[in-house]
Amino acid sequence: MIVGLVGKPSAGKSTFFKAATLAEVEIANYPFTTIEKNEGVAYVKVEDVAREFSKTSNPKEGYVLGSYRFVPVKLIDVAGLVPDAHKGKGRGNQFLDDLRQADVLIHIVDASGSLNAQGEPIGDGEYEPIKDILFLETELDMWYLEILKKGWERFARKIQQEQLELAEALAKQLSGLKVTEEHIKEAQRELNLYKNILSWEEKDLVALAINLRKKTKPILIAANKIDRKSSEKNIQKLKQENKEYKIVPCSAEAELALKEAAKKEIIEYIPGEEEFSIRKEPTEKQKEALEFIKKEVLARYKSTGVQEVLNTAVFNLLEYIAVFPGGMNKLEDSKGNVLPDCFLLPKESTALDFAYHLHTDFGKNFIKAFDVRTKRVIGKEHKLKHKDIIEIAARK
Ligand SMILES: Nc1nc2c(ncn2[C@@H]2O[C@H](COP(=O)(O)OP(=O)(O)OP(=O)(O)O)[C@@H](O)[C@H]2O)c(=O)[nH]1
Ligand SMILES: [Mg+2]
Repeated sequence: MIVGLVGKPSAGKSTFFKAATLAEVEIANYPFTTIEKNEGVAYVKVEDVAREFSKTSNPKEGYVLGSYRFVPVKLIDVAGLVPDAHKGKGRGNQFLDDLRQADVLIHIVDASGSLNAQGEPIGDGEYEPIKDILFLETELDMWYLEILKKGWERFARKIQQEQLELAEALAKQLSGLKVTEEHIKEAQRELNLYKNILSWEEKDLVALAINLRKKTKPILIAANKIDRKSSEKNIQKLKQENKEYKIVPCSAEAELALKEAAKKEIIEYIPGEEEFSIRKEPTEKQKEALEFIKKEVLARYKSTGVQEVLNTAVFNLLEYIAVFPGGMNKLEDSKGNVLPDCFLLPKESTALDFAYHLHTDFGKNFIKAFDVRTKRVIGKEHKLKHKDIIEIAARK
């Protein structure tokens, strides 16, 4: 699972990245602080299902905190995107190629409205965040369009001459963007795009680019900087004006402060929670910062929102599910680790998909599977649910 961060300069992408991964990255209040991409590991949060069996899991990857299990996902932070990036403004849109393999994008928006479209500081609330949502979507679509148009005429002639199947050939061409044959067939149905490929016009390519971008790079809006007063009104407005997107308020800066305080053992904090507790006496300055976060962020929004942004992107927008391999007789592996693995799978994944995910041999030699909770036998085609614990029985 790969999650990409996008947004205009200074919206807080690198701050969000650092809060989620605790990697050392550059953060500053001038545009284009980030030039080279940052890659790191962030986590989505699920209940620790081992607790149902009065145990605590021992993840091979990720970690357990309290009654939660944090499951790794890859996070990528890139340079800021500005209007007309596809025409070369700002740092252009070439760097978006770093996000080709992303499954979902989080658009970090400055909800406080204190940056212009180029990411330069202006007065609080002077900019309408809705404008960012619109321009950013256009830039992503243009990115797809440019990739699609590159060598199009030659491609179209080849399809025609060699009588190739369009969906198959195009999917091969766009597989770097995670476009599949099924996506293209669906797009053709939705756009009624079945005419001879040599007669496709610009508008057909535009429609196809937009359609495929939406399918393969869905966007979640992270309305960042909720610690600033002007954000509240803007977020209400955003939600009213925009029914198409899921919008999750957050404060990357508050989350970063809490994570760092927890790392220094000043506080005890479980990401995504409404509260933290003091472990050792903070300095006056730390105390002030913590109180500010408590009052202005946690009390108002019930969390800093960063964890919720990640969880919403993976579990609500993409509708992925977390599935645990486990035995009917015991949850431990041969080394005694409780539920060491957890896999994130696309929605509608079946028991057979899961078997293949574990090992090709399990898939090939699949006999049946068991739902470890209910102790029931399940078949190949059985669709798995979020948090299922499954044992696969396969021929040796
Ligand atoms: N108040 C507030 N400030 C924030 C928040 N998140 C980021 N900032 C500030 O916004 C400024 C820009 O943050 P960055 O994380 O560097 O922004 P970016 O989107 O990575 O910017 P570029 O790399 O230039 O594209 C810094 O001064 C951050 O401290 C937040 O949640 N609240
Ligand atoms: Mg940055």
